[in-house]
Amino acid sequence: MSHSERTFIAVKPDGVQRGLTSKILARFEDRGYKLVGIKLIQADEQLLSQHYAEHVGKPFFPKMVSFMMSGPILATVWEGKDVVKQGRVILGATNPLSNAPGTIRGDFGIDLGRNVCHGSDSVESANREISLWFKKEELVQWESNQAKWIY
Ligand code: FUP
Repeated sequence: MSHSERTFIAVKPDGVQRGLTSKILARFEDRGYKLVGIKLIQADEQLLSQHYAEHVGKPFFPKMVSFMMSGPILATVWEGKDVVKQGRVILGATNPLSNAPGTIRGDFGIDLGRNVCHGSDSVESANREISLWFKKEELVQWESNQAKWIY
């Protein structure tokens, strides 16, 4: 398993407005994953239609897009072994009500449309989403001093 696998994790506008960003970043840092990209971004409809291409035309799409444009999003990229799958575990299931406490959505969410965060669901979608949200030069390659204690 590659230590350089990457995933895209975003704190949605509800998470930013509720002041949950540092708690969410901490869960990934505490687990041992390395932050390689981070920015606060006001998304537009074009970016969101590309990001959620699989949902374009579904009944919930317009409401979801207007929610995602309702405030800033904290976009992040994390690196480490199995980070895509483990990132989804850290977030919890899409519907907050399906989660026991201990996951981000199980701890901080109640409503499907206000589920606090996004995480890529496969290595392929991670690569697609990272290149959609970040320019190549916005991603930083760096050596973590902790790596030898994590791996
Ligand atoms: P996820 O992969 O966890 O982001 O979940 P999906 O791609 O299935 O859904 C994307 C987002 O659409 C979810 F975060 C919440 C929203 N959604 C709704 O608001 N209503 C629905 O019926 C399904 C999804």
